Amino acid sequence: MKSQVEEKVLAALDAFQIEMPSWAFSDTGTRFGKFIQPFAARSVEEKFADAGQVHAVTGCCPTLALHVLWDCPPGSPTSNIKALEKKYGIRAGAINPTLFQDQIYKHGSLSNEQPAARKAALDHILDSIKIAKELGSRDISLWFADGSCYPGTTNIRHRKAWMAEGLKKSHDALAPNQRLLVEYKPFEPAFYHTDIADWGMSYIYSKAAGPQARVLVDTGHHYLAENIEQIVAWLLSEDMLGGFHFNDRRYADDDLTLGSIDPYQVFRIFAEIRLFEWETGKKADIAYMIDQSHNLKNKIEEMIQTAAIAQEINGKASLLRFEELAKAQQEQRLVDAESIFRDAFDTDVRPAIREWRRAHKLHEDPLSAFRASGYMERIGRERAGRAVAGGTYA
Ligand SMILES: [Mn+2]
Repeated sequence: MKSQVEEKVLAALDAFQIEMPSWAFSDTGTRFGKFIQPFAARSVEEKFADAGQVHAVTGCCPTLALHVLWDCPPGSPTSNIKALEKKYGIRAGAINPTLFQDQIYKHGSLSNEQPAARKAALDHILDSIKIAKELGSRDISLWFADGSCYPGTTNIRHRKAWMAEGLKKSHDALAPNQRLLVEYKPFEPAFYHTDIADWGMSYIYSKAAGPQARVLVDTGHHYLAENIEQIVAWLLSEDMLGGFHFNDRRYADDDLTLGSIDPYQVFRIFAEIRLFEWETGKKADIAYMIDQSHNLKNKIEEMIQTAAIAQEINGKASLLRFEELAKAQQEQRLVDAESIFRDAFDTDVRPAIREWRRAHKLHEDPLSAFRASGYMERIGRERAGRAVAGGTYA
């Protein structure tokens, strides 16, 4: 006989998948340098191989987000990616155009003053949409480094118009089932203004681009005191929440492991989603994605850890006693409402998650299963002795 907790958590986990970023498996760094892990993935095949290991032990990460220039540059046939999908049991997920590393983007991409840069950016997005169509990927995820570093050096309204124009043209190229996800970030690498600084700007651009554009919330892309779950609630109520890039942070866009600093923050986000679903009776159409940079931890292990944390916090949110909560809110019993909210967060769902894993023929402890698989030893042999140059910053 399953307990109510088990039933709810099992159902929540059955309905939950989270996407890995290909760039989390390759060497990444900080502004000050890159720390090389000798066995980090150096090719798109190695990224698929490592991602396949994560999905094999977690059972909840069947897709891999790709960054176009790093993983499937225009000109390289998408049949390569399709072969890797088949070989490693991982599907290509969101397609991320790479709009920030080429020299032409020094002063921005779609918002650049120079028409040649804007054209290069748009052409790259259109190529990326074509790649996504060939791979059957639904989402094109757009993050722009566009902005400026000094007051008075650019015309903010002109840049807004150029960005809107580029996004509209991008949207026009989508297939009917595709979506344009527009990410925002208040600073970095631009430190005076960014052209999509917050969710409101992303919302306005998305609305102007067309009906298939949605806002992408990267949890690290906010000022410290910002109420992210309120943004989530607003976007849900406007049917404008396209997806998440999950990570945690203490100071800025630190790209730390989800929930490592503030798991209650992650819970509050999931709680808003589950509350919305309970009230409306429909599943929120959200792409759950991870966007982290693992330059100190073992990359594959950290991805396994992240997937487990995401399952755990989503499982906790599924335990909210919605009727009781709504009643307490209506009757303005603040302490009761908050206690009901906290009860879900405070419940240990790990036994239920182990039960879910057993039911799906997975090892109860994915990290132990990975460590026992011998995979690290195998890639240690296979990938040893390669040149250490290369890798990507993300
Ligand atoms: Mn992101």
